Amino acid sequence: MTDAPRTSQAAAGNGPSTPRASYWTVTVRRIDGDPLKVRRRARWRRAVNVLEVLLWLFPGLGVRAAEITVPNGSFERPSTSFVSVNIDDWQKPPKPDWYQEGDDIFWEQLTGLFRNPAPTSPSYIDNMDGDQALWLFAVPEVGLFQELGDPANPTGEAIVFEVGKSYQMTAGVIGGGGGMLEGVILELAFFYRDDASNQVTVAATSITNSASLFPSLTHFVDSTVAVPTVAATDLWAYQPIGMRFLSTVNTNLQVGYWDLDHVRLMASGQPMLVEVELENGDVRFTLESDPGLQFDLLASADPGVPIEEWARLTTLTNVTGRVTYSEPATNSNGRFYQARQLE
Ligand SMILES: [Ca+2]
Repeated sequence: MTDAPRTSQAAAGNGPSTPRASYWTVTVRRIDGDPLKVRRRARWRRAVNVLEVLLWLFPGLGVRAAEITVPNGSFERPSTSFVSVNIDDWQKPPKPDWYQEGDDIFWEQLTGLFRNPAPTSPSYIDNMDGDQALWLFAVPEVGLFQELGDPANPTGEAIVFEVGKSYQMTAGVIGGGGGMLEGVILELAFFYRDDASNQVTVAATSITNSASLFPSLTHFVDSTVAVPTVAATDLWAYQPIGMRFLSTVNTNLQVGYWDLDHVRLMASGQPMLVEVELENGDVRFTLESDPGLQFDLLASADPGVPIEEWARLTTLTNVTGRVTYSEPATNSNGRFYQARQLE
């Protein structure tokens, strides 16, 4: 998270600078007038984005994180008694033309699953999640990737980079295996696909092998890659989430292998007011946040007055992640709204 307050603007419009507060707030300004005038103004104002929707984010306060299931994120499938080059739910990049197979070493063998040996074995990994993990050779372009869909419905909609959310992928990593040299690099990345179906990196973390980072060949060390809060203008907004491990080693250092396990994906949501509308004499907007949160909805004719002077309209319980509020536009003139998250 960032270390300073910042203002984020929802898709519905642009906003001015605003007073700060020590909690999450979302505010929408409503225009004044009778219903007919509102409708007329609504068309015009939509055109110039005058309806303002603002979000203040204060790091460390009010942020909620939710885990997104990564299919076969612990490399437990298929179950194997020793090793398997088949890996459910993940894909391997195709063999590059430059790679010459031979000596009984094939491209598909450069990644695979292995079962943790017995605890009495010197190779036993003491913090493996489950019974299996992944090996990935330190050869250029060797990798593994997955694009997320609904695990309960593989033919359903993809899981996408949602606007207003940030994402963190964490994996257990062991470097140094098989005589790996110092300075060998593995990349953890998020990606989306462009119109030509190319993988485009959204965020990446490079892990550089060293004895200080990986003092043990039998103990995973967590590494994380993060996507900052997704904006509506980001090219990856609402694109399917892609996750990738990729060997980016130089050819002169290509020796050894990495072990990986326990891939975890977290999404941190920020409350947002979206879909602001003036229609049929009503002002209507939707609050998006992580499910289960409650907000006091406040209103004031003057957005600059202290929070204690704002009128409390209702409590919104966001059961599903989206809750819509509406009221007649004639309730008052020039009203501002603010949603304040309840702890
Ligand atoms: Ca595992």
